[in-house]
Amino acid sequence: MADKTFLNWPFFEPRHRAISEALEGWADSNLHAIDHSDTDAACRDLVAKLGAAGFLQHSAVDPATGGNLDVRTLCLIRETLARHDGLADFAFAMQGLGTGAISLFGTDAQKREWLDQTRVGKAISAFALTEPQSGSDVANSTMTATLDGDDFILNGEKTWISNGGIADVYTVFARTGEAPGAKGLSAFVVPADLPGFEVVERLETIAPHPLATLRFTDCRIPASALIGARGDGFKIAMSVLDVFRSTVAAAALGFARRALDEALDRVTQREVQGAPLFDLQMVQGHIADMALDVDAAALLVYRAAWTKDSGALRITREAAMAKLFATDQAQKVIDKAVQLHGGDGVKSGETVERLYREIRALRIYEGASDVQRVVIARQALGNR
Ligand code: COS
Repeated sequence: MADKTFLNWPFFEPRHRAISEALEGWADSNLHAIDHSDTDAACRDLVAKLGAAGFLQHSAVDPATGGNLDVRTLCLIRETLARHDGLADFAFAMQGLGTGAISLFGTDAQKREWLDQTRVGKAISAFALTEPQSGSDVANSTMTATLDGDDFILNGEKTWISNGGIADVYTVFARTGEAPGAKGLSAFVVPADLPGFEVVERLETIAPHPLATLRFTDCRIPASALIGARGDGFKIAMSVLDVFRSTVAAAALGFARRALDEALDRVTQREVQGAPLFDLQMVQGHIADMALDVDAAALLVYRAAWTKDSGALRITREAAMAKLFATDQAQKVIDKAVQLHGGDGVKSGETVERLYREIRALRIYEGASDVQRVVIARQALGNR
């Protein structure tokens, strides 16, 4: 059973402990029954179940009452789901990322049209930012949205889009041309049944989840699909990523906690020369390093979430530090857990083998580790 003492840290309120406990019970009773053989079907099933159980309410703001996203809740939910099942974490996370721009910058009408559905699992959402020629370099995105009367016409490609192929609604970033670079992009809410929209390729990865390349050919959308102001697309994308990078860090923390737990089981149950592996001081050293990395990552994750929930306009530095440290250290923690499992650690179907595959992408998506270093360095310079 993973350590829960962190719930008593001062970042959390009683409502956070209540959600964490409720989700833990729900995950114990529901996640073992998810059939992972068909990833699309599993994701749809997970979104429906998380919606029915009420947990997706936390993935977006409530159109009826407004308010803010509670980033500590997002983080606790992702951490808990990731500890149980990476695909369940993915299904929850994408409902939030896919609608994050609407939650933070959408009109009341956009919120009512989409969030009422995504918050109960009746619609699936996706965040379409990356392009074939611009992953890290968002300012050089080339997809266009050209004004034509009261409509915009979308043309271009997006790739590595999570939930691509199963989403009902996409947040799409495209060049509207107010200025070159970062100041010439805008954000749009785009339904998947739009004429001219197609999924051109499904992408397979080492930890399967729905991923696709999308093409937009003369897709006509009304001007009411614009999220926020024209030309603000880059800032909108970065503001959404500030929140959701913190939650990627939380997912990595969940994977690392599970790996530490699995390693503790292994070294206390497995004997070498008549005594548990844990009796070897070298093994204790590995366990100590893993526990230290988990707590240090947790502090950075909860610091970022708490800072945003406390009213900070931007958590660029905090989110980048949390994501960089939590994902990189989780990779190390999981690698140690694999090592402590010996041959079983690389056997297909073992929990640590699955974690080893699942953690890798978190160091790349939503801003690769080196992008986070760039962000942290600029923030350090700017704060002098
Ligand atoms: N929140 C709000 N505004 C932000 C912001 C943030 N987190 N980050 C930058 N901005 C603003 C800046 O303040 C600047 O506006 P002003 O000129 O008015 O001050 C504008 O946006 C441009 O910022 P900057 O000059 O830093 O842009 P760059 O092109 O240099 O940004 C990085 C470079 C690498 C930081 C950025 O492109 C990035 O984060 N890339 C990774 C993208 C990513 O995560 N991709 C994965 C897609 S989702 S899987």
